[in-house]
Amino acid sequence: MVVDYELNTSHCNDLLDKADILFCLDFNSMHRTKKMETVLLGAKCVKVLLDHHEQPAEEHFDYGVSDIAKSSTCEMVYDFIVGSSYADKLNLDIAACLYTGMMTDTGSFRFSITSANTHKAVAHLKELGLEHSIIHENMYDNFLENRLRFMGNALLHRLEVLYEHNTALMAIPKRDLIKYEITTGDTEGLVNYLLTIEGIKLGALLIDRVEERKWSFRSKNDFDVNELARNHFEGGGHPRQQARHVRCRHHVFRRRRGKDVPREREPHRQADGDPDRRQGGHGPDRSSGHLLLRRDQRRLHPGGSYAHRGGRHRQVAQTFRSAR
Ligand SMILES: [Mn+2]
Repeated sequence: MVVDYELNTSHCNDLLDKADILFCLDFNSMHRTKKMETVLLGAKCVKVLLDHHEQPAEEHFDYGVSDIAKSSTCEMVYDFIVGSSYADKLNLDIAACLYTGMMTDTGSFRFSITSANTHKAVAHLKELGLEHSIIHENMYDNFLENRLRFMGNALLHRLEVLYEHNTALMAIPKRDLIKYEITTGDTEGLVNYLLTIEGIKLGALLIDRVEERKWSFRSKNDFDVNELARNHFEGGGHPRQQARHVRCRHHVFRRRRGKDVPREREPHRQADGDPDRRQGGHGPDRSSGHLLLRRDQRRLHPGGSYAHRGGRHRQVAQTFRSAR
């Protein structure tokens, strides 16, 4: 069961109050939870961390495993269950959730961090009856038409390639999110397109959301986006996967707005610089909690056309508008 803290705050506080054990997954410091930070820090229950990001705030947790060599937190949850005396409790539902997290965090098992242990875990889940192709279909062949059109527009009009710096930039203005009725999950994967350009080693995506401007970085080879993010932004990401999501407080960038949000322009076609053909790992960072929420949203709008789409999208668009 997924309960959204922002939508059901008092219910969530109630659940936290009654909890004996709290597992904190795929984040390692309470401030990452924003509005939940205070209540989590104050919670009386036993707090257990399972996470694979750098620099855990160990003082926030009673027990934990923090391992940056792990490809996904779901793999760590799998290890935890199997390592406990409850391996027999693994069922198909759990297997599907764990597989989803492992598959998405490893870029469908292509990143170098994917290990033999990852594949052994998947083999075990297959033995339990996991139907992996259905999960891939639900993940990647299940979007609304608008998302594809939004991406097309972004690639045509919001992309800027700086070949001399082996860098591709994309800045999505708020008006695009409104026009195409884009919700948070719809922009997943967009940053990966930037690294598919020959010679590009750093991809940076800036999205102008209501509550913040979110930067996502991806890099190939030896460029350390963690260092970039740590030195210049306030972020958290996956070290070995070279993926970094950075959240910036709005005021930090307001003064640079004119530069951050480029006007519509034709894409650059001229290629110069130093093309580097080496390929490396990059890819989406999706937490399984996020996925569950998205599936839930999808159920609210079962494949309808624009005219039939539910109120939530309009509500989202409304929020964007009133925040301007
Ligand atoms: Mn992760």
